[in-house]
Amino acid sequence: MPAKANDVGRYGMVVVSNRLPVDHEIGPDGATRWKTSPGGLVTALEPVMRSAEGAWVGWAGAVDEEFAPFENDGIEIVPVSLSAEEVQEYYEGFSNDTLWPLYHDVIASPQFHREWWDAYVAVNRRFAQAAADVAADGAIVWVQDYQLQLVPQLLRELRPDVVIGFFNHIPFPPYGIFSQLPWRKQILEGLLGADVVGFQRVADAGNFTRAVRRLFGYTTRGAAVEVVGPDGDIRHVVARTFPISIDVAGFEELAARPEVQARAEQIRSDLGNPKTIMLGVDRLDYTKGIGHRLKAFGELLAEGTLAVEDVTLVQVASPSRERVATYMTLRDEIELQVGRINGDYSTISHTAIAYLHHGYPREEMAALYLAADVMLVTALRDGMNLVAKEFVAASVDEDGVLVLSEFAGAADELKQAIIINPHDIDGLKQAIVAAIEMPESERRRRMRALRRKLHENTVDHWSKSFLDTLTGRGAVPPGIPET
Ligand code: GDG
Repeated sequence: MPAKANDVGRYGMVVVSNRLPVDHEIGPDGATRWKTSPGGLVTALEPVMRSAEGAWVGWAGAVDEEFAPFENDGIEIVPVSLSAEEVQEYYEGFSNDTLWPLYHDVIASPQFHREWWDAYVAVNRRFAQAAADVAADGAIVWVQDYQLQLVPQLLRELRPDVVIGFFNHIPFPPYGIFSQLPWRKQILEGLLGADVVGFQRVADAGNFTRAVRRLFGYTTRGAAVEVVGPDGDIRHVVARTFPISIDVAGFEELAARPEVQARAEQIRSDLGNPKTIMLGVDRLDYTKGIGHRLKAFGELLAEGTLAVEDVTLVQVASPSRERVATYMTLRDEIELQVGRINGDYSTISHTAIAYLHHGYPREEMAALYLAADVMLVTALRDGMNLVAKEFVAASVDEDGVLVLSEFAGAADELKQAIIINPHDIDGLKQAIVAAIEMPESERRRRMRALRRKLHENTVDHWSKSFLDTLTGRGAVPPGIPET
């Protein structure tokens, strides 16, 4: 039942994401505390959220806890609660062990369990209801990511008056892979409840519209999908690319701080002032191609093309999804590989790989980017990869080389990087050597071009162009009638 005019919520702009922009913590006194997690999404949406009386619906990260909505820094926080079983089935299960591997080219095998699907439906319903409860009449509701693909349709049923956007942060797979999903039609129906469905790459939007044509026979014209309703009425859904970015100015400001610059110098000297520092920064995830990178580096050391006295690889592998079995196995594999390479090639004074299974504060991340000469992004499949963009933003001295996988969305924009296929180990090795040996003039020319490109599309551009399309203020995509 649609809500009646007098019992709608009061928020004109509602963001719905799996996690809230604040983390729940228990203080030493046992009392609840909230800590803001300053992600790119929050930074991008903060100004719009404040001016439009925004509410953010999401999970607080705590199990079996009910929290009342509260205001944080001008944004209404609306916590959705999850039970321990739901965290296991909806989040670790269906989101991270079914959809995540399926949407990333089945690099790991997706697990299909009907009870996980049931939990996914139930939790998506709860998120949709929470959004329906707080959205004002005609509000804009922007749903984020693969954990919540059913929310657009469920919300439309509850609140046909609101304008609904959905952004998929991860790739959308080709039909041959997507069609393996037993609930493929329900997922598409869920997404088609939105007015605008956004993707990282043109290829992702194409995969989505192809799946819609194959499974529903709907006509698509350019970015417009003609969704046919039960009475034969047609509703237009826009499906197109909105490549996400980072808070470029914020990152530049961080990298320019004297204490961050001093810390970068300190890192270099702590590593023994090698000629070249190579850096990898990833969540410890099988999509990131960490093993491929280590293999290439290990072979270069084995052949004597590189020597530990000259080159150090710093690999930050931040802990991720540690209760999912595939991630536990991955950690064992990577740590075995690191141990072997270090055992074989490190000396008392020079370690081949500085491997760090930690999460770091943003300042330390910026110092690491600054300290690095060569950044290695070797993802096997990645929606965008913000790390590549952060390295470019942090390179305020216009020096540094980015080695970037063609399978990361960032490769569509950052074309002046050394673009690699991480499966081609010989090609990757050549790219690493080329990066290390690149003359300064070429490094600077490429980095200046990368920085220009990055400035053309910051996270503010991303959110503005998505919201403008959603509210009809953006350029009319091909195929959408202008009336
Ligand atoms: C998904 C998509 C898409 C990492 N370790 C630490 C830390 N990080 C930060 C990085 C970066 C972010 O986490 C990771 O973003 P990525 O884009 O690289 O990758 P995913 O986490 O897989 O993100 C991806 C993204 O969504 C956005 O749409 O680009 O394709 O998979 O910002 O710096 N930050 C801190 N400490 C760490 O140890 N502070």
